[in-house]
Amino acid sequence: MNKRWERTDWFREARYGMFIHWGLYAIPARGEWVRSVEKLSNEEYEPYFREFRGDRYDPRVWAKAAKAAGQQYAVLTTKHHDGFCLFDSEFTDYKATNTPAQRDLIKDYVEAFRDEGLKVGFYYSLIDWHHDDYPAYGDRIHPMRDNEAYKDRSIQFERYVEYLHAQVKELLTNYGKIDIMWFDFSYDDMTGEKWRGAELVTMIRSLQPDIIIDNRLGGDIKKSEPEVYAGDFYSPEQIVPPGGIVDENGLNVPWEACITLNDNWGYHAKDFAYKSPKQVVRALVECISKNGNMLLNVGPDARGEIPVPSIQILSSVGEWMRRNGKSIYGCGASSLPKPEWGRYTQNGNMLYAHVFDRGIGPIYFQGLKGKIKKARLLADGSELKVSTPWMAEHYSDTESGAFIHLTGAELSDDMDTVIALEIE
Ligand code: H79
Repeated sequence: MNKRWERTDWFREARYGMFIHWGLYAIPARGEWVRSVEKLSNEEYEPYFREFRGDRYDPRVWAKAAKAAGQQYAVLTTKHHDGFCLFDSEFTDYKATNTPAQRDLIKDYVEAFRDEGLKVGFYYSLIDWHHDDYPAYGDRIHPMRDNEAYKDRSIQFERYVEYLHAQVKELLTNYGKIDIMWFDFSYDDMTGEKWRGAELVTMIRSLQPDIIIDNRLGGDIKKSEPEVYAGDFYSPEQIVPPGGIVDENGLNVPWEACITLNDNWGYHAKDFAYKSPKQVVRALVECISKNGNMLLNVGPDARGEIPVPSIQILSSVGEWMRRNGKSIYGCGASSLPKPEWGRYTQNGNMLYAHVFDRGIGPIYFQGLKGKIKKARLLADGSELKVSTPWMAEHYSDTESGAFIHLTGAELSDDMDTVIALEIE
């Protein structure tokens, strides 16, 4: 077993986490990219810094919401692309302690989530639109990308990299054990050694030997000898990779799809394009059925509250998880082909049939004839009979399969009805 596989053991077991995007951008409430999209200068963005209070910030409430949703870990933005730090960094004044919030928001977050028994992760943006030594003019995503005044400004990028290393060191020194370091993101030639990636990761692992790191520092996690900075897990964004992720030797690569609840990561006051609890449950099942995790995002508002629609979705999904979590935690892909009515997840000899589309008749299990030792409705533990329908012998491709009939009541949960099958 390689190191990456060992380190991600808890992570692959946990399967479902909460992503939290919170920062100054919650005030304009037009998404976390607002500075870049609207090309706001430091001066134009400054009022949000002077105003940021987060008077309803109580990470214990967030942690309880995550816990109730069935999530096992969380990742919070310690600094997003706008450069604002939620932690009390020695190396900048652009931090929460200098806003009306006057507190180290990260410290409270770590404590609150730990107390709920959840694993704790830090998101840290490699991109920084506030730092003077980050390339601005001509950089395709910087707010000042075509501002003439920035054209001849000389920068010393090396100083930015020093800052990045120093802050990561702070984050992994001052807050106890941290489980995930989530960098975002490399692009164009801003990748790998441009961040002094190998040195950075070596430092991280010396401070936090068990920490797991995403793959966004650069490199290629799918190579058999990946770069030092290539990370422990792959991080697809807003997509569930159709065929999962395997490396060049055909071995599974741990991965985690990060997914928004609406169409923004940071709080957006007018974005009501929320996914339904059913869509979220099915997306989660889709991830597990392909050996991945799901990191589901919430974007707390300027005052620090997770928006009501998000809380409602989390809580419905949580209700489903409470009854059906066994088909998620510790589960992965089944070697059986994808069934017509839904998805399989599997944990050892327990096969979980996620019935998304029951059709009108019995559920058909290709290849499982005589192999089902027990079938139970996962939600309530009730017995389900394996039985061969009348005239089944006349139908094509039914010789090797088993049938389970579900009654109307057994299908009352239309998010995803799970049948737990003990198989040989
Ligand atoms: O933190 C979240 C995003 O802000 C960040 N990664 C996740 C976890 C991210 N940064 N960049 N991207 C994702 C992809 C780039 C999206 C963009 Fe756009 C397309 C940037 C500019 C065009 C979306 C649309 C954001 C602004 C306009």
